[in-house]
Amino acid sequence: MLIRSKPSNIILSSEITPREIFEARRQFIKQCAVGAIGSAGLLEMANRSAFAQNPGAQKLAAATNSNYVVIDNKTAYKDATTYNNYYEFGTDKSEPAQSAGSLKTRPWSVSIEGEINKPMKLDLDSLMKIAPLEERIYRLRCVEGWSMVIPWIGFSLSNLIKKVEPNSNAKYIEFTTLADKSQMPGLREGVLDWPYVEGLRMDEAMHPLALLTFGMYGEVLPNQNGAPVRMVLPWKYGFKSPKSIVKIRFTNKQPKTAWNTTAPREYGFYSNVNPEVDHPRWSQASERRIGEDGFFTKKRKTLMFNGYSEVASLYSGMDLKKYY
Ligand SMILES: Nc1nc2c(c(=O)[nH]1)N[C@H]1C(S)=C(S)[C@@H](COP(=O)(O)O)O[C@H]1N2
Ligand SMILES: [Mo]
Repeated sequence: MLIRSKPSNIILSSEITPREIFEARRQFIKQCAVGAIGSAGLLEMANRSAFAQNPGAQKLAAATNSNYVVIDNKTAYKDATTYNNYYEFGTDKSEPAQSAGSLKTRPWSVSIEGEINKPMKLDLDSLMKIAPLEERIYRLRCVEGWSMVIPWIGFSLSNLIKKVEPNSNAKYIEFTTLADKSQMPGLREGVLDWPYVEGLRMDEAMHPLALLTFGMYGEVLPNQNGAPVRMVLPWKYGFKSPKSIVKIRFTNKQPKTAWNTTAPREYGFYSNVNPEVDHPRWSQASERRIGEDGFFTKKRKTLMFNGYSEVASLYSGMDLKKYY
């Protein structure tokens, strides 16, 4: 985020014709030619080409929770999985998709420690069984000025918090993510003080919107999107949603987070999406929705809390210009 992108890094996703889309199109033309499909079939084909999934990925089934579905069009799977921020695998948007294949996501366990009555180390399967998985369609707004709409799969983090029984000293929660040089080529670059650490105040972490996430688009998370487990906090800038979590620690003091430590003036602890508080180097008033980047496409207005106004009560009485 600190890095200004070189012009050569900027690839409009509209310039890319992924193989899946190309092949779906070819199939589509073939079927049109023989007149084998009606209008429902046409729609289905169009959908399939736009959201073509990774044929090798493991499916992850979950019913959609209609309380958490934004009406915006979903971002195409191809865009959501090839335009990523995951600096452990490089700082170019296309690098994580190219190099995150080296991430070993099983066996995986998450250690839960600190100010709780029941510290535990959970392997991935046990962690996933804590609560029923559900699909939620959330907006994600990056501090860099772009956004996506992604069907995530997971459950509210509050389910895990209740299970480990925080004690009265537990005021904050700290997430530590994997930092393994043998799997993550980006760690050789000193962009951040690794590991990537993020944090929340306990009431933020308990908010039902805070999603402990294992999948997206009906599949397990692709490595570049933070496999096997990450957070998604849709009312905060994207960097508050750590990927590939290995440790969750309950603390009495506000955790030292990676971006806040690196550039405190630019990235606050709270980092709620706020169109009225500019980044020191750019405005946050509007955003580019990935997939809508035609030359004449207008940018979207950024909404307070990214449109998730139900979190406002968490911050009542706080000056959000000071606590950015
Ligand atoms: N471990 C880790 N988590 C991370 C990042 C990162 O570099 N490392 N980047 C963050 C940023 S800046 C954003 S915008 C989101 C991007 O998530 P996505 O690639 O799934 O869209 O992940 C966040 N989580
Ligand atoms: Mo971001």
